[in-house]
Amino acid sequence: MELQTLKNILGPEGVITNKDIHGGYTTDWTGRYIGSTPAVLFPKDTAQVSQVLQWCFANSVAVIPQGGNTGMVGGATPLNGELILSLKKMTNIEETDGVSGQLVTQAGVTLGDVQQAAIKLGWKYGVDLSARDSASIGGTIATNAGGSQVLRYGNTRRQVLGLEAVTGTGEVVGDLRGLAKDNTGYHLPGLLCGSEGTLAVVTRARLRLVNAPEEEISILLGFESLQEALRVVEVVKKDLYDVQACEIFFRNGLSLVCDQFGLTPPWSTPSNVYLLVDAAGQSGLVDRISQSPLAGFLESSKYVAFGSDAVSRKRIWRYRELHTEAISATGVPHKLDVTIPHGRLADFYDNIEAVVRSIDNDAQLFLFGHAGDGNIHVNILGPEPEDLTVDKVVLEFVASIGGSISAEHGIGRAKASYLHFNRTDSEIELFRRVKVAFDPAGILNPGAIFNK
Ligand code: 2HG
Ligand code: ZN
Repeated sequence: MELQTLKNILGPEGVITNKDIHGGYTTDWTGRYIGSTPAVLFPKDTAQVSQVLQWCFANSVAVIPQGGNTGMVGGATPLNGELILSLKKMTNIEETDGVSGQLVTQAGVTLGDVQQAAIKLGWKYGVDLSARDSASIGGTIATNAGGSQVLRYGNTRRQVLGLEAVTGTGEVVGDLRGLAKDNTGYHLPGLLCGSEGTLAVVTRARLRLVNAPEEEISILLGFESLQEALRVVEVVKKDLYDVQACEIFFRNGLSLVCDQFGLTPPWSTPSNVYLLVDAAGQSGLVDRISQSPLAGFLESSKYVAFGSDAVSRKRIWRYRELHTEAISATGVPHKLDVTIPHGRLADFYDNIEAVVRSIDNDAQLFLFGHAGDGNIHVNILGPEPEDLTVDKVVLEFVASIGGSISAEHGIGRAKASYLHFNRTDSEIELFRRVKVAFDPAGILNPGAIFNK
């Protein structure tokens, strides 16, 4: 491929080729999707992104937009030798406003850096997930990332007040004014959040911040049965106003985490089910928790651990956050990120094992996730990575009980064949027409969301 024009646009340091390209760009985080590319491009600003995409449009050259490459559905993997457009060098936080609680950032800034900038301003950014130090803010916008605090602050779409993006013809669209009220036609941020780089490349965003908590407490609870745990989830959601996360994991996942990372389990007798409840708010948090209906459970249970400072909270959170790494250190997992409708979680848990066993009797099944949102991460080890039979039956089952086949990770390439489990033919056709409007030559992330 003739790359000279791109080198002229980006400068020699803005294009890397062949021997400098490593798997961090061409393989997805799970290790399941391995691609290749002639070059990784590093624009420094929106104008360069626009020039690159004008060239790609004129020459019908496909590009895969990429942030931190921490996605889990092959959404940023060049499976057909596409160019990679990395936003990694667009790392300026351009404006911070401590009065209105907003900031404007380039897309390549990590989520962790946005969180820190918000804290410095006396505010907080309401999205958190374990890949915070590598995931880029642009990637979290492109995938409408969820994470652990959705039940309190909503997903990424709710934090984006304005954005700027470059379409598949190189046109720059959007605005960064961040007006609280603006009903002037279609809502571009809403549409582009979650579009997975198939409509436009997000270059900058204005984000809303939320009030910084004065106190934060993490509480780990252990249960014998799922039913008991789900009762606590209901109480927490309804009556604990300070709740910011309500996470679930199980005995086999915790045991793998402790083995892989040499952690001491929270208590000597393992529980079957664990809930991690995180609360944050103004001072007096302990009093408010002890007056909430959760207090009864905390007093009666032998299996409770509290963390009220950064170190002890982190210790508790590691049990949950290290699940992904512990599983990946054991094998290449089949990852199915699903939402179960309200009231059907018990039903789901009762049947999921049999669904998986119907395909592979020896498979290892790990379940964990965001219980407060009904979002469960189904991780399966055993079936060959390229054999998708187990993926299909699990997603079919989820769709059959009214759930979503992608709660927060997106469709990417991993779930493109199953989009119709949740979307009608006419919806998919409409999606395709929207794509053509933004990307008439089909050069932006081809193969993601839609089967070609
Ligand atoms: C999490 O909640 C992430 O930890 C990753 O969404 C989930 O590894 C997974 O399946
Ligand atoms: Zn998650």
